[in-house]
Amino acid sequence: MGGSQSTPAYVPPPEFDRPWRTMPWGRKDVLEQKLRDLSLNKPNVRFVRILVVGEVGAGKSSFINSVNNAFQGRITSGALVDGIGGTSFTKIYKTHYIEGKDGSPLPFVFNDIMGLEDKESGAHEQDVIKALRGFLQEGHKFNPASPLSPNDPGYRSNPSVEDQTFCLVNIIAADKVSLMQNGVFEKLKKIRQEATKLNMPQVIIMTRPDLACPKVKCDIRKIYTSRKIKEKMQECSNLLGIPMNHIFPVKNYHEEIDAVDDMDLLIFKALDQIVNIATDALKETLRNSDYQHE
Ligand SMILES: Nc1nc2c(ncn2[C@@H]2O[C@H](COP(=O)(O)OP(=O)(O)OP(=O)(O)O)[C@@H](O)[C@H]2O)c(=O)[nH]1
Ligand SMILES: [Mg+2]
Repeated sequence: MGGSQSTPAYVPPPEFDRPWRTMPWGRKDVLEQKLRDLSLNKPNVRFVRILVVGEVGAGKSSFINSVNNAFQGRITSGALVDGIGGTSFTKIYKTHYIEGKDGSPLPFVFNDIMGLEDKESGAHEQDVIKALRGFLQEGHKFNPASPLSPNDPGYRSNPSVEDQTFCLVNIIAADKVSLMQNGVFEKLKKIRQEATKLNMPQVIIMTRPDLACPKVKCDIRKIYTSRKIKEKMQECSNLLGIPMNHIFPVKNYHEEIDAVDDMDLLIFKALDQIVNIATDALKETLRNSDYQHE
């Protein structure tokens, strides 16, 4: 007796024998083309708007860049990304367009916002709620201390359909989901409740899967055989009350210097779902407004 007790080494849970969600690995072109061919077919609406929200450092800006990288086949940096961490790096409300092959923008756009933080820091949840309804002007600078009011210059009082959000994308980092502070969770919940009132579809993009599971770090194709990733997705689902079929793990571009087909495939798969439900919501809104004008 008397030997020193060492901490047992971390043993990752065993993988599933088969992927629990199928992915057409090696065939990203089909999904890419489908997304490139999307047309809204609405004369007065050029774009369907997608809003990304989440905790500071969750990977919101990286996700927007990753989507753009996947379409451009190279590394882009339209949404600046933090290399240090701490308080929110993104401070301005900005629309990100994705250029199609002929140089014109694709019919879906992303809005990046300042990250949410505990207590009085980070984006004010009332400002995010205003963004859902299109009340934030392009270039609005977030002020954590006081939300925008209708008399402020950054307030848009008459938003068009294009200014409104049609899909709320919650970005959650797989390696940080268990550490989310209560204040951030409460803000996310309020934003989600408001989106639900507006009949707005909601999904979760779970970023940084490589930091939650070493097997996925080595091989991204293990994403749907990794038990750890499924556990983390379930955690996200329980936290926000969003069903598993609206949760997509995505590895963002962060250290790569070239495009990677398997990363792009996960991005396109998530985006296909986002764009489908966003365009459905847009059409529903247009139908209701036609009905009201009849
Ligand atoms: N390993 C890894 N790192 C990632 C991934 N996604 C984002 N990151 C890193 O996470 C950090 C935060 O990413 P950002 O995109 O700046 O996060 P954000 O949500 O926009 O943050 P704020 O604007 O500060 O609220 C950066 O250092 C990224 O490189 C990922 O999938 N894997
Ligand atoms: Mg950012």
